[in-house]
Amino acid sequence: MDKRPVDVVVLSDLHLGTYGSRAKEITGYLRSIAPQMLILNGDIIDIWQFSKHYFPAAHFCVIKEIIQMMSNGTRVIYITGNHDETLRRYSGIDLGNFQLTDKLVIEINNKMTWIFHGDVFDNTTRGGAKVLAKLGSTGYGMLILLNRMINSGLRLLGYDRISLSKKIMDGVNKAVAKINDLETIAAQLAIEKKYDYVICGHIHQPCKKRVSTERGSVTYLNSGDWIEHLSALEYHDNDWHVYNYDVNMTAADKAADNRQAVNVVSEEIHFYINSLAV
Ligand SMILES: [Mn+2]
Repeated sequence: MDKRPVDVVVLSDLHLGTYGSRAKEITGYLRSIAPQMLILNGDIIDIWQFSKHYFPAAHFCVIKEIIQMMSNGTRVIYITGNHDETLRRYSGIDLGNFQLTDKLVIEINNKMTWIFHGDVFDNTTRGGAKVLAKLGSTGYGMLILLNRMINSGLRLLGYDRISLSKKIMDGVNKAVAKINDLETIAAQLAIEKKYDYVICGHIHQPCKKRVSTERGSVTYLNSGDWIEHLSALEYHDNDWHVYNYDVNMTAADKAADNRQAVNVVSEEIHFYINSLAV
């Protein structure tokens, strides 16, 4: 498969290490692109609800793919989020192609983009982020699991799938007058700081919109998440774009992954040892 050249890719909220994380789809996406820079904008590995007994091979595959990209020359910048805030004490790490930081400003074609996860405003935000925080990561994981069970039941009965978490989030967002204060606060601050773009994650709502106040305007973007939306932000052709992963690619990817499993049989090892001896 030819890899799509992209200048910069921003991914966030993969929540690796949790049941809801769509690791196979993430790997499928990573394999389809060849970015110069990959920005991981927080909540990548979910250390909050990390279980010592749950980190499937598919989740390791995502990490392997990222390391592969690094060795192929892609610069990887990991911005910490609240679910991986334990990494914040290591912020500033700068190892070859890999950097760890809490926030980032990049300049592309004389345009400044300000990137951070977004949890920094949690005590001042309402709506989605707050609900997620209240529900707790474990609660959210359970909700996703419950949702999957309901959906497999619905599929058997021939109905369309539903999204419980989306419903809950939408309901809450309708209830509060302001939809996602994070968007407003981030945009206002970015206007003050005279940035052209501001990018957040955290609230699991992929977005690109122009925000204007009397003091100026900015483009607010959100990379969404890889639990519900399977979305990313891509910079190409001199602008940022929201990318929505096509699940049909997963089918193709699955087909490619249907290779015969290699069974290491002891006789073969014995054979190799013998042939070495010769
Ligand atoms: Mn977060």
